[in-house]
Amino acid sequence: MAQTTVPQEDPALLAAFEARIAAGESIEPKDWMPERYRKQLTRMMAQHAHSEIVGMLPEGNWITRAPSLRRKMSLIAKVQDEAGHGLYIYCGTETLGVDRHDLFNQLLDGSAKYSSIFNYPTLSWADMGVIGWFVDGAAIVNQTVLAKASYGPYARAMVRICKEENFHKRQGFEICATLAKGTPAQKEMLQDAVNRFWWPSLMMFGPSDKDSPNSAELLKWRVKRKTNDELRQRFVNLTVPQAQAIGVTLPDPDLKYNAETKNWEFGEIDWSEFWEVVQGNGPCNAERLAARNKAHDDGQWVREAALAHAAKRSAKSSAA
Ligand code: BYC
Repeated sequence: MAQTTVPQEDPALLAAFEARIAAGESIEPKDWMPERYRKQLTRMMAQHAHSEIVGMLPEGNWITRAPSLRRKMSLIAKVQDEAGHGLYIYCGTETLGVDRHDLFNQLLDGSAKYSSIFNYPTLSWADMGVIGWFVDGAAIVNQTVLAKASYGPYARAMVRICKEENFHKRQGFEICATLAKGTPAQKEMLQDAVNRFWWPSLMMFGPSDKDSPNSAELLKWRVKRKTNDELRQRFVNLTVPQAQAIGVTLPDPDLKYNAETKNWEFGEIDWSEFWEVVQGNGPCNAERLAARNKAHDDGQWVREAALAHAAKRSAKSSAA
């Protein structure tokens, strides 16, 4: 895609760009933008797209073992939606002038980041409920705000994606609510899934504000509209009453309501665990990467067939 060749360091251009952002205007692909803005968006959107694609793996693992046809159908639909979100956001990155194949390669060779949450194993059916409830719930909190991001293609992608994430969250919460009313073994399975996914879900929002190197720039340019800690707190405030409603215990002895701030205060996150997972040393990082590479290799013949078919069609139409 054509990119502007105007030098980015031109202070007048930068001032005009920042004035547009301050006025709440949307920045579109052909508009001038500072190279740092383009880089930051490419980084964040690519990580987001990768997260959607890798995010299919922990749940895909349970499709064949869903406990009923209804559950199987909704899980297949959810996983398929995630593939769609990934492709949609990769398209968004291409409006910034990158080639999605370069991004795929970075995911496959392990040099790209994707959300830490997908490096945890899914050990029981209850994990499918808890992922929908917590992980999609966290994604909605994060992405509802990103739907007001200054970059038009990303913001618009978020509007559509959030609508689908809402279905995902509801189906997850419904699984949890059903298990919570079930046999003692089902309740125990649910509580175990909640115990394992609660803290990693809080980590999805990224490092605390004081340790977040990208936040200042992203907030200045209104890509992010809220900080990591603000969104994390919002997620906790929304989720605690939901846990109370279905009678599960969140695994945090320090969780308490502060009537003055109207926030549910929570305990210290284990940041060493977070950074270990982000750096590739989580429980399933190697497994996820291997599964993604295998899927890519197994799909080689499909890509070749599609290209051969396209070449044949274009030869036919130019001969006509
Ligand atoms: N996991 O300066 P910071 C989904 C990295 S998918 C891994 O605060 P930023 C869903 C960060 O990239 C969920 N890495 O970064 C899919 C940065 O590294 P680099 C994904 C993380 O960008 C299927 C470094 O740590 N959602 O919703 O200001 C099923 C410093 O962090 C994580 C998105 O991607 C993490 N959790 O803020 C269900 C949404 N956190 O690049 C659901 C879009 C941080 O400097 N992204 N890092 O080497 C965002 O909103 C922001 O990028 C983040 C991080 C809040 C994630």
